[in-house]
Amino acid sequence: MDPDLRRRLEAVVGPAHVIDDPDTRASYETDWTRRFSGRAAFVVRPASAGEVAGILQICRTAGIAVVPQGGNTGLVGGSVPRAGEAVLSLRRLDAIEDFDEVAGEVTVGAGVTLERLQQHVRAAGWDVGVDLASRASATIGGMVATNAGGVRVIRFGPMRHQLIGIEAVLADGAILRRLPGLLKDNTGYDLPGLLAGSEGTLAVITRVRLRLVPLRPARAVALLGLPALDAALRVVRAVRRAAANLEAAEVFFPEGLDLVLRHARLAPPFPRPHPCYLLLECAGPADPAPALAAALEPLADPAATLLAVDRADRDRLWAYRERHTEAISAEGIPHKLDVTLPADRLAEFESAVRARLAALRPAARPILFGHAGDGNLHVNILGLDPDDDAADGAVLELVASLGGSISAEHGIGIAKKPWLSLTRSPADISAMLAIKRALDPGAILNPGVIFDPEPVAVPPPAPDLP
Ligand code: 2HG
Ligand code: ZN
Repeated sequence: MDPDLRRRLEAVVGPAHVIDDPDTRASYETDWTRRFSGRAAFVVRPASAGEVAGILQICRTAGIAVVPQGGNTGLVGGSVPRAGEAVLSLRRLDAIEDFDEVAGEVTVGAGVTLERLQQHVRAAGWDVGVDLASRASATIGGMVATNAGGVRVIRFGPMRHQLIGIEAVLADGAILRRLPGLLKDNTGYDLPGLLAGSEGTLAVITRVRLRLVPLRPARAVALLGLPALDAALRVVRAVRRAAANLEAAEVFFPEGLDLVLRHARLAPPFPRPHPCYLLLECAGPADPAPALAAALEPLADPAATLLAVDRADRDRLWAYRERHTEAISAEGIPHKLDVTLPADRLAEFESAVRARLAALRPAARPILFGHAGDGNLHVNILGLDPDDDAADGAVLELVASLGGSISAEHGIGIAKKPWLSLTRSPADISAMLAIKRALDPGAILNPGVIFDPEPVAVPPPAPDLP
């Protein structure tokens, strides 16, 4: 590493936080899927928005692109380097501040993990509207940057819907600060909303203000074995109407359950296998179990229905669904396609995608699971060469032909970039590129993610750099 560059970075973050030895760098260079990795020029670990600004000014002058990274739990290759970029790890921005226990709002550093925030706010009777299986590592900044969804979108929406204020550093080092933010604030463009889901390409998110939801400690979980996905969707529709407090409606199939049973060493939920499994969770201030059981009574076979109320029993049922990602990874390196379909095309998609993959790549092993309540299926495919993306293309084209989206919640990253135009129009893409060029003309923020903008010449930086 160039000694002058090192000296300037160290002046901003301190010597311990500029990392270029290969062993320490390694964990920042490969993402959770193990499918995407690249060499970083160095890793730098700021502890404040001011430090992020200093680093961006130095990198911009030196012509070094920057990949912002939180918990590195992304699944589309958007948070690891590709071609010698610097990794900007935000994990040291880990303060939880200004918790308003009356309004249910909190300001959170980008590096705070979801699990830590949940523990913090739950102690005061509040909860975070978004929840997901990687909660122990996923950071709030990364979750906002990717507009993470998770298992409660049907009730509370994705991360963007929780956001009421933001602090972020633009490519030129300017700090955009809309904190604390107000629940109602109609003064021009919604910049927090724009940065949510921008995947680190427009600014580096350093702090956010989130609205919280009331903690609902009374919960009931049902796991149903069903004959097919369309039967599961009928149950979801009926329960949604009957039990307004439905928080999750998750689906999986025997091929995924078998992997989970094997890798997590769990006992099967039912004495015999079923073609489709549906997990439902209702939550409320009062025990939701009686209403859930009553709603299921006319729809479900009692021999293929489990109901859990106690925490340990509920966790046991959730494990069959939540442990899919790790079980698939233990089996191999999957291609991951996180897609969403209109509700009335989801069942058709499920059978068509299996048929299309079997015809195109007979060795492919599709494992489908996801969020049945919002039309979002995770198509994981094992048995493919990491660079063979013909199957990815075929699945995504099918999604587009049925009116769906090629990314429901994981983002585009680099994994889906070739297919962006399948579900975004030329006008959409040129509007997005215009925003990218306006905010990051030198294309130093996460270049190559979402699309490949041509960098344009940027004016020389201000002389008073660190
Ligand atoms: C989930 O719903 C996550 O569990 C991960 O979005 C999905 O591993 C996947 O494909
Ligand atoms: Zn998901």
